[in-house]
Amino acid sequence: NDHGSFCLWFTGLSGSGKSTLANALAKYLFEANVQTYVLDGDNVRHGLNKDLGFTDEDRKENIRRIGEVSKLFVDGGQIVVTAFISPFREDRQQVRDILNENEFFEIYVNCSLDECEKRDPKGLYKKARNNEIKHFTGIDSPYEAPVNPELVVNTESQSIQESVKTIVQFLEEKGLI
Ligand code: GGZ
Repeated sequence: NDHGSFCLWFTGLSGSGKSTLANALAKYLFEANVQTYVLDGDNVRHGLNKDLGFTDEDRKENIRRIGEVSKLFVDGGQIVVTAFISPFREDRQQVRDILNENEFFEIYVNCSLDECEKRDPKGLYKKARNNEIKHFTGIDSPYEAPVNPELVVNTESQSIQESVKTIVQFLEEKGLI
């Protein structure tokens, strides 16, 4: 366990594979004796942030709190992997600013809206198209793709395992693990 602490910040559309990828990466690293902690909607939006919805303001507050929690983890010596849409550049920059330069790595989980909508694992895109859900990212709420992310993985053309490999290689090259 001879490595530093940092935050891998995944950003991408709903259905792009952020949570799946974060959990697959955590499993891979665990088997290599590298401890990580995954923050995603399942453990944050149902607890700490259950008072928040999906308006611009609520998403902003969602990301602010997750950024602060990530900082606590990093200060506690952990590797934290976050999997939130985090659609606004400004909000991701705010998280970058509260962590040190070598502690925040933005990873763009790139998958086209078309493909995400085809996958539609929870039927949410369909509901958004039918106006049953408002403010859905990519439909009637914006997604601002990263301009200068530390890494891009393409989950449309690559399997989850290939994306895990890409990230592990990046971490090794940076001397992070
Ligand atoms: C986007 C929504 C919405 C709306 C519910 N817009 O694919 P999922 O289901 O499992 O992941 C999505 C999750 C997004 O929460 P985040 O905390 O990552 O969003 S943000 O960073 O923008 O605050 C989706 C579900 O919640 N979901 N309603 N309107 N995604």
